Amino acid sequence: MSNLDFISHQPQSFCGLIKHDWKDEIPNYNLIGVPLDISSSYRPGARFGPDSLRRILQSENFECVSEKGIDLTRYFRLKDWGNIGIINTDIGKSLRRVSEGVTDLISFQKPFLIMGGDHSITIGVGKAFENKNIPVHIIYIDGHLDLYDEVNESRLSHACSLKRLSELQTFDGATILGYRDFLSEQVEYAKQKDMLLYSTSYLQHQANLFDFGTSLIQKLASKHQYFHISIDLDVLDPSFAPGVGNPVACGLTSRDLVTLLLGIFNALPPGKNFSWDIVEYNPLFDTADITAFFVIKLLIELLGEQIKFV
Ligand SMILES: [Mn+2]
Repeated sequence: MSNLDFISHQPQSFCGLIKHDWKDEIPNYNLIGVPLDISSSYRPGARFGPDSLRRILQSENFECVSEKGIDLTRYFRLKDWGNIGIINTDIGKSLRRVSEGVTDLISFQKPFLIMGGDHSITIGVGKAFENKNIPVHIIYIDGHLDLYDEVNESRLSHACSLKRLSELQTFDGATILGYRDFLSEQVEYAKQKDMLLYSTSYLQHQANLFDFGTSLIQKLASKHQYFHISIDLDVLDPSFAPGVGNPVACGLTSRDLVTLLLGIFNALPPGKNFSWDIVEYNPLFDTADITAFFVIKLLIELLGEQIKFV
């Protein structure tokens, strides 16, 4: 042993899930970053989200074991594809690149996670499903409804995401969870489109959010071929997630959201196709990395519930 051995441990890669000794093994889980925040309406900075999360994931602060005792390193061969090359002057071209990248990820037929970026990136994700002609049901978890037709003369604003998704050929309905900042005509539009709506306060009054998530998916699973779960961190109360672009007070607690999502993933049957995104993480406003530590906890717990898919 030399003195240099005490300087640092081998840096972990994505909490130990990315291994460098796979040899010929094929990844069973894919990850991509989208550093896009051109259309953020209030506090830009989500473009720094993916790399900021990667940096914190390389710390030695976390064991890669879920609370149920699942050691993720035994199950996952995660491939991080890096970031999609964004053109920061052109939202349309940037979203085309997102949809092209995600179209490739869908082809692998393995689960994948997209790290935003602001919520406009989900428009590109939806376009990828349209490219592949795959009907997709969107589970939209957000403090907002994102059903504006246009914001600041842009139809590709992050506040228009669900509206654009609802116009795709392959839109197979949406379930909205956790909204509390909205216009009444947006609720009307959602109802016209047969979207299922569960407000923040409705969720907060559930006795058991795990059971709620489970029974929700049990009702939906047989009706839909593919699920995309889009998680906007502003569904959380700002005290649990200060690092977001458009905070809304009186949101879910971090434990509420983890429990709800555990119920959702618990009920998704093995073999069911799904993908997910985590958006609006903005490190520029993230006091003491509170939001980043939540995202990492969310990843560890939810991947622990996803070993049946890999
Ligand atoms: Mn939002």
